[in-house]
Amino acid sequence: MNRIRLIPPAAAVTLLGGCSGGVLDPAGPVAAGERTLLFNSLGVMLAIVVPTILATLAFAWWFRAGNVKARHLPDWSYSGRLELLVWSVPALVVIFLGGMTWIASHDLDPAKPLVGRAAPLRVEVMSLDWKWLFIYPDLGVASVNRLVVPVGTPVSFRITSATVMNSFFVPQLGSQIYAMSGMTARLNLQADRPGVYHGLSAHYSGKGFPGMTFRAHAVSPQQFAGWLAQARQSGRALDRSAYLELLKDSENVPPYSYRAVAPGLFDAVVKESGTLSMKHALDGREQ
Ligand SMILES: [Cu+2]
Repeated sequence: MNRIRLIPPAAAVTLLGGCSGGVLDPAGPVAAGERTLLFNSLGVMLAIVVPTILATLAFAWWFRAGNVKARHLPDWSYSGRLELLVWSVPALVVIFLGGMTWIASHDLDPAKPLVGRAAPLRVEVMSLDWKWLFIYPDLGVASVNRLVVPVGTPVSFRITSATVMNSFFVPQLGSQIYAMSGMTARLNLQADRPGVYHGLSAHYSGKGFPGMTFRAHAVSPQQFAGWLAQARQSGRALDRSAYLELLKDSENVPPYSYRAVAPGLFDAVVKESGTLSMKHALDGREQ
């Protein structure tokens, strides 16, 4: 647990505040973009909803039985101008909303690499029963139920599941994306301010699901280097046998790290549709 001490106590206060935040308290460009789209869409929709409600009340009041000044038109049936108004305004709103969403969807495409000051950090994410495994392929370490990333650095995730379908989601960083067996999903996120963000599976995956949460620590590059150095010295290596150990069901797993990772583990798991064949791995018939 000493790795936790990387985060200074002063920062911890802000960090804990961050825990309560969700999608409305973005900590990175993707989440911020998503909140902007959410608010803009809300604004555009309110621009038609509010006047409609007000007009309804005004009409009901003006055409009340007691108002002799209101013109009574029992035979009225058609008005071209009115038709134009009631069809064109909603049509324009739908076109506008659609356009806004179209542009934002392409801007915030999960697979689109983020342009940052630093080169992207690659992280391989694997959902297991019932924990999250984060592999840092370029750094040679891995971590369970704790994601540590440097602030201001784009993070390029490859996501899969070694078991049933899950959904990788750190609300304050942005887009949730499915983790599926035999498939690789891509996601690019970045944290702009240091903090500890709540991460979860946004998709029910069995009895250990409630405990399948993790903390995403966004730390300074120095703290990241410190964490990395510590991770490289502690824990065991994530080789085949350690992986088979990890593959077993477990619930509410406290975070820990692996000092080394077998190269290509993520791809092997994807290729073997989620789970490395127990039998093959155990009797050594695997290549
Ligand atoms: Cu679903």
